[in-house]
Amino acid sequence: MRTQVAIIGAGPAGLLLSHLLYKAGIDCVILERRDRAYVESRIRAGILEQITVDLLRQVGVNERMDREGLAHDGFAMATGEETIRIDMAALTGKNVMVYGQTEVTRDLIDAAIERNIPLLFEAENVAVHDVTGAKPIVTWTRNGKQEKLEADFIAGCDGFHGVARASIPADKLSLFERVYPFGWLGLLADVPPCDHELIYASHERGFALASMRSHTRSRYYVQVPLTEKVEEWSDERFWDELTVRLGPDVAPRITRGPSLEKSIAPLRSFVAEPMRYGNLFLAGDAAHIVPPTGAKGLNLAASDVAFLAEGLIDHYKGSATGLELYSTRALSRIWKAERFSWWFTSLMHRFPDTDAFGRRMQMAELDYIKGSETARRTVAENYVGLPLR
Ligand code: FAS
Ligand code: PHB
Repeated sequence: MRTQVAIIGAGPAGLLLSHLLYKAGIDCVILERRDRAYVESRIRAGILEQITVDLLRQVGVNERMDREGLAHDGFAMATGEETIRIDMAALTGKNVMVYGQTEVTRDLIDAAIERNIPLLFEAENVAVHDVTGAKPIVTWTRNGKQEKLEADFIAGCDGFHGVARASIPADKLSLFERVYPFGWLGLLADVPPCDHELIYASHERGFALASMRSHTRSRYYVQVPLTEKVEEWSDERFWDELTVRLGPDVAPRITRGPSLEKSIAPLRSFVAEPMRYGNLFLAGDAAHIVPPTGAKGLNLAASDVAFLAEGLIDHYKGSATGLELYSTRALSRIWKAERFSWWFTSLMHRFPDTDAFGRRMQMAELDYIKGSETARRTVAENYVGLPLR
């Protein structure tokens, strides 16, 4: 087999890239380790920046998002004493779309199948070869049979634990990482949200987030120590803790119900530079991770592949510039999103080593944001997503 671009991974990065290439008439093949049901069942992100919404409209995979997605003009930051509303629409002229990553993935897979984009699930033992040569190769096994694909380029869209980044010699990469001393325990339930917008809460007992997937399905998170096990958290214990952390004003509006999903995700900031090695390009979580506080993970994956698709289209039109600049362009936006995600996480969470002075600094910053339109505009323009350039 041969193609122009071999894509490893059928998450948002790999799938969106395949549609951007399809629209440009560039052949690609997607190799996905898991089966379709597993990929479509993952519960992850919930917020789409305007850039991501625009990309999905650009590739014509937006019909259900535009019908079922919820446009949000603002969100709240609750401090226990007061609530600060960040009016994104008034402060930036932009908003965000509440539409789960699960739904985005399903829509992109449905469209890929409809468009006959080669999407191979259950591709095991994927490996890359000769990535610094003119004809890189991807091999894998499927139903016990060894398969091989020649390509001009390989896009490593296989997430943080994928094979692409691991295939780059260690001395060719610079890694930057911060691991946070806590995780997020998330719960999904078919109950109406407690508010019409998201609420990020900074409470003495820890962070909490009230989010949603629709008017009838809620997504909640509470910060937990890394030692916690999800089995130790009954639904009742979760609802009790969430109620305390969201505070007395919100508590009466919380509707409880049985969890559809409950899991603990660790938090880390991570970047691998550069995002290119020969004809292998990294995009999405394969190259970077952000703590979900800023709702940036999925959206960075989208902007990465927008830059990568632009470079690949340029290449097939005869110009190498886009691919040469890919890593620099993507990293410029990535590092600004890393900063915002790290800042928002540092502000809203309780760290084990935060002393009394550190807690006063958090409270003073929240008080400053409450009183300064300039500070609220800074929060808003980062949350809605900084421009691609
Ligand atoms: P993904 O990890 O989504 O996709 C990679 C794909 O590659 C997967 O389908 C995987 O099966 C496949 N793969 C891996 N190794 C392979 C191999 N060797 N061969 C073939 N295929 C392989 N972001 C937010 O903005 N908000 C959130 O609330 C949020 N919550 C999250 C919760 C969890 C538990 C996790 C893990 C992430 C969360 N994220 C969140 C971040 C998440 O949304 C990612 O940013 C997003 O999935 C990135 O998309 P991809 O880069 O496509 O990577
Ligand atoms: C979610 O709805 O899953 C979500 C929303 C905002 C975040 C993180 C997660 O910052």
